[in-house]
Amino acid sequence: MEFTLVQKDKASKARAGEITTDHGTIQTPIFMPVGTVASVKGVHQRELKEEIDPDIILGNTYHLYLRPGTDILEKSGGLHKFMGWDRNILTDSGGYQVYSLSDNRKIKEEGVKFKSHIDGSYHFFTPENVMEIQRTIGADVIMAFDECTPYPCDYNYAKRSMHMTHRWLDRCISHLEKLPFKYGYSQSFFPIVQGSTFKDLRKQSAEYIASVGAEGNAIGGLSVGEPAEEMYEMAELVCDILPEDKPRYLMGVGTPINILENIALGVDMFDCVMPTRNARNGMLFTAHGTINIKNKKWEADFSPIDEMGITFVDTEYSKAYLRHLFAANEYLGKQIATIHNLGFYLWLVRTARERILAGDFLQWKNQMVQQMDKRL
Ligand code: PRF
Repeated sequence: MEFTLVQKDKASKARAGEITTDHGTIQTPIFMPVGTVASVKGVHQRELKEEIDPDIILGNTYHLYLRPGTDILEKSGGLHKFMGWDRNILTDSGGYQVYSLSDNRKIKEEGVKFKSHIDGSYHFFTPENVMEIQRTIGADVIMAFDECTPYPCDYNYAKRSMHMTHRWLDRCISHLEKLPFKYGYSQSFFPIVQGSTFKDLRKQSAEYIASVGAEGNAIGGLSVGEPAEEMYEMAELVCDILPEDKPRYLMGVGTPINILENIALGVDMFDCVMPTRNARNGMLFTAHGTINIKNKKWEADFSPIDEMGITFVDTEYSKAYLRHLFAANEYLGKQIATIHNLGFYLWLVRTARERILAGDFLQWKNQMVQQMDKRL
């Protein structure tokens, strides 16, 4: 992987960059649509590519390991071939999914025992087998196995957990050295900063993560219920420590406003289920605020879904039609809303990049944040 810092914003800490891997170039800042089980829910790969056009999408180790399983993925020649996606893929390690299982898992130094949400069977993840699984899935970027702490989190728990995440990182790295790439292209490994919302722990974790000299670095443990101001404070502290010449990925973030604020603090990569999941519940993101399309208010509003939207659905269909599809519980409603939301998220990060390059990012960001903070 190559990362080129193309431009640094003068008025903020925002950056425009370019990541190049064996599956192409990723212009940063980037938002990665989430394709948990080898599918970005509700969108064909062709629509994804032609209408939304992300340079990279995300998959999940936990889900892909349970279904279809590593045997099938290996036989198919890796996730890219399996799902018909020839651009970049990043896989999360399962550290977060296992955290989300709260009552159905046990975390120990050796690893995590968890109960499958599909059939109740028991499984064990360790830093070592998670690296093996991610080699077999074959994403371009693979993540360290970490523990994502809840919020709020007791200081001593957060401290012990952070140190364990660091020890797990050492185990990931030494095991990866023994595992060759499987499919003829390379994989980059990103470690993850933890430390909950404690400044001293975040600083210590960022320093440790920076010291391993990985090709990119991630920030975990945020957007788990803490106030946005606390998330920004932690992200800024960590970005100031992580190396400037490597991409920085803030995991699981967030709203359009969260994304712009974190770009201003020096984050380059984002992923979140919000645009896809909320779309399926009828929530649309736009440059002028959010819309609940199920609302009676839109019943006879024949204006386009989003006049400024970049995808065909934005101008081909009306709000009234989309509202009707939701009222009738038609699949198509969820599909249209998903294409709209992902198109908006990708427009947002691409425009942020253009503004960084043009030199007026901060002004634009402040205006957008104000504008988007509304319910229409
Ligand atoms: N760790 C991992 N994946 C994640 C997170 C984390 O802390 C988060 C936190 N918001 C999202 N996804 N491995």
